[in-house]
Amino acid sequence: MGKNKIIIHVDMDAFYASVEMRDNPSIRKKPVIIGSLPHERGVVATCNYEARKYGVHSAMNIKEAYKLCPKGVFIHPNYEKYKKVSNQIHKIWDEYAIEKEAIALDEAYLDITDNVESIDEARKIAKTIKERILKEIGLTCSIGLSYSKIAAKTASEEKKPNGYFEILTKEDFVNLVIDREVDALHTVGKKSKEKLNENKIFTIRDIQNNKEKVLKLFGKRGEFIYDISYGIDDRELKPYNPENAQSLSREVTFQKDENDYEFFKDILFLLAICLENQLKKRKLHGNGVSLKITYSDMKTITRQKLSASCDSAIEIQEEALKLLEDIEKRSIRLIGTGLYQLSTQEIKQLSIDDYLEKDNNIEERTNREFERLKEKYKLDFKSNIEKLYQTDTLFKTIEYMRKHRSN
Ligand code: TTP
Ligand code: MG
Repeated sequence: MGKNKIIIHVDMDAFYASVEMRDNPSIRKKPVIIGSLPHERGVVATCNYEARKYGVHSAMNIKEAYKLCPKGVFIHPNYEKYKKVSNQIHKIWDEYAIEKEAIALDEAYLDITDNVESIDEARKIAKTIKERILKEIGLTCSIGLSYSKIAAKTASEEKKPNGYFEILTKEDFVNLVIDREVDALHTVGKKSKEKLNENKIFTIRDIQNNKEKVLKLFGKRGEFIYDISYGIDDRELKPYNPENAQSLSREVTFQKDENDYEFFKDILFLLAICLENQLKKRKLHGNGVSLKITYSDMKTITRQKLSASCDSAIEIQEEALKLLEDIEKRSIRLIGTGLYQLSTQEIKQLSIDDYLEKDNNIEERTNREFERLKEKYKLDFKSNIEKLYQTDTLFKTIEYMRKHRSN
C-alpha cells in the first residue's frame, strides 16, 4: 500500500514476421506477410512494418493483402518456432518481473514495483530488457513504463516499433489521450465506440464530461470506462499459474472405420462439449486447439493451432474443423480434439466489446448446432448434456449416431 505501482508493458514488434526476417536475411528489406499464401483461403496473421505501408494488417483477407502488396513475401506461420522464441523472451522478462501477466506469446505486463527504488532504476530495467532481447534473441520490442496497466499499454504503443515511452502519472496519461477518439482507451472496442458516437461522445474528453450518459449506456462497465478516462486503473496483474500449464483432450475410436467427414463435424462438437465442461470446471482458458487423427492403417497425425478464442464448444469445433480441412481425407479409426496452452487468462487481450459480441454469437451458434444435430439424429443433446460428460455415455451416443445418421 502507499507505494505507486511500476508496470512495464512489453510487446514484440511484428512478432511472427520479425522472427522470419531474423532467420532469413534475404527478406529483411521486403514486405513480409505471415498467414496463408495468396492462392489459399485465409487471413494475415501479421506482417512486417514494410508491408504495413501498403495497408496490409492482421486479420485481413489474404487475397486483399495480395492485391495491396503483390510483391510481398508470403509465408506460412511456424508456430512451433514462435513458441520457442516466445519461451526465450519470457525467460528474460521473468528475471525482472516480480509478477508477470502474460497476454500473448509476444506480450506481457511486468510488475517491477518491488524490484526498484526509483523511476531511474525502472528505466534501467526497461532499457536492459530491450537490449537483451535484441542481443540475445535478435528481435526488437516496444516498451511502455507506467503506473498502471492501461497507461503502460498505451505507452508501449506510442512509439512502436522499437519504441520506449513513459507515462508516469494519471495527469500525463490524461494529457496524452484526452483529445483522442474514445477507442484510444484500451477497453473501448468497435461496438462501444459506435454506441458512444451515437450519443455524441467522440473523444476521451467527452467521456469525462458525460459521466451520467456513460453510466446509463454501459451500467457498471461505464464506471470503469469513466475512471479510465481519468487514467484511474487499479487492476492487479493476473499472474500465470504453472499448475494450470497442462492440456486437455478427448478422443473416440469408432467401432468401424469412418470416412464421413460431415459426421466428424458432429463428433468434434460432442468432444468439444466435454472439453468446454472441463475447462469451465477448472476456470481456465484454452489458447490453442489440437486435432488428432488415426487413419485405418494406424498412421496417427496431430495438428495444432493457436487461437485467440477457444473456450466454448462451438469455437473449439470450428478451430478443429479448420485443422481437419487441411489433412489427408481418408478412412479414420480415431478422432480426437484437445486444448493446449491452458491459462487463467485469455492469450489475446480482447476488448470488452469483443467479449460481448463473442458471447452473444456463441450462444446463438451453439444453439443452432444443437438444433442441427437434433434434426439429424433425432436426439436432444442439449437437454442431456450432463450425460455426455460421462465417457461411457458419450461413446454409446456416438455409436448410436453412427448407425442412425441421416444426411
Ligand atoms: P500483435 O502483438 O498484435 O502484433 P505484432 O507483434 O505482429 O505487431 P505489433 O505488435 O508490432 O503491432 O500480435 C502478436 C502476434 O500474434 C503476431 O505476430 C501474429 C499473431 N496474431 C495473429 O495470429 N492474428 C491476429 O489477428 C493478431 C492481431 C496477431
Ligand atoms: Mg506485438
